[in-house]
Amino acid sequence: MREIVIGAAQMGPIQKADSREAVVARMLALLEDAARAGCTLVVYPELCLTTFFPRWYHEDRAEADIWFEASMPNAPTQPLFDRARTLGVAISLGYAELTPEGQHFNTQILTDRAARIVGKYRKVHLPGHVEYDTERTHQHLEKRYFEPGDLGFPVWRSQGAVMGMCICNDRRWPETYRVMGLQGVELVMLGYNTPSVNSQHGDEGLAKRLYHSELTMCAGAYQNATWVVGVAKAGDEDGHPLMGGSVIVDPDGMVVARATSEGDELLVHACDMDLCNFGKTTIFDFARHRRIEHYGLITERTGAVAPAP
Ligand code: CDT
Repeated sequence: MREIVIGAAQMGPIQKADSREAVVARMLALLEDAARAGCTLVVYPELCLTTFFPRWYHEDRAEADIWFEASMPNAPTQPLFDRARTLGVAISLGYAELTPEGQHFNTQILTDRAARIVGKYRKVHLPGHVEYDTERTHQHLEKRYFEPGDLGFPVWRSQGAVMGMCICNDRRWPETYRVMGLQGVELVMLGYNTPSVNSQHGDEGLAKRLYHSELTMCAGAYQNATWVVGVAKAGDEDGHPLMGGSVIVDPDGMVVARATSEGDELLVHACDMDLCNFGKTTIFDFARHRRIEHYGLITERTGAVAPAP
């Protein structure tokens, strides 16, 4: 048995006016609860230090730099790193990263139990659009404010397990999990900010949106025999609703813990990494069963091309 007690720290809404310090105080409260429950790893959502700012249009992109962190840890987040080190709890959190070279990424990091950053991931699949879109009920300007991630989908060994990360929209793409699966991943951590309403299909409904979110995470877990921890930032942010639905999914693709609120809420599960072994050595033993001679299109072609009618 290789058990890691993991806390999925769903967060409720963050308003535009909320300070980083106020948000970190909430993250600290979740961390304390997690430590009391025996967790040695806590996963926070995507862009968890601020409101989901890509919904707000800035004509001048540089104005959006107020939502970015130029270093990590920085002054507002240092108390979280300090307390995590004292408690011996590793953390994974998402934030908007501004590099010294002036690049902008939607980033998630992983620390070890001594609060040292051991892993960094930059979001690859950026959803949304670049320019203000009058056809949508609300904006989703990730393509305006971020560059696509340049680090691929790496994995790291930590706490005796092979861990990887992805962010929000990445969870909907099978390639995300498979690239990590091919590196033996046993735990995929991801955060998300998913609007409760489809800006281009208002009738879709919350139930279907929650289903699609869970469907993709369960499929990714099962097809790669890995744990998946998906953590929402949820609730009403300045009149814009984000859905909850945080889950911990086991390597059989079964949900073992699910959030019931749209607020700050901690899910805890003792995740045995050895549960990955069965799938990885039987139906999803990639070395025995994959037929890569038939997969060329996956990397050769981006968009679908149907045969001529
Ligand atoms: N943050 C994020 O990636 N959200 C997307 C919604 C995209 S709608 C244009 C998601 O896949 O949940």
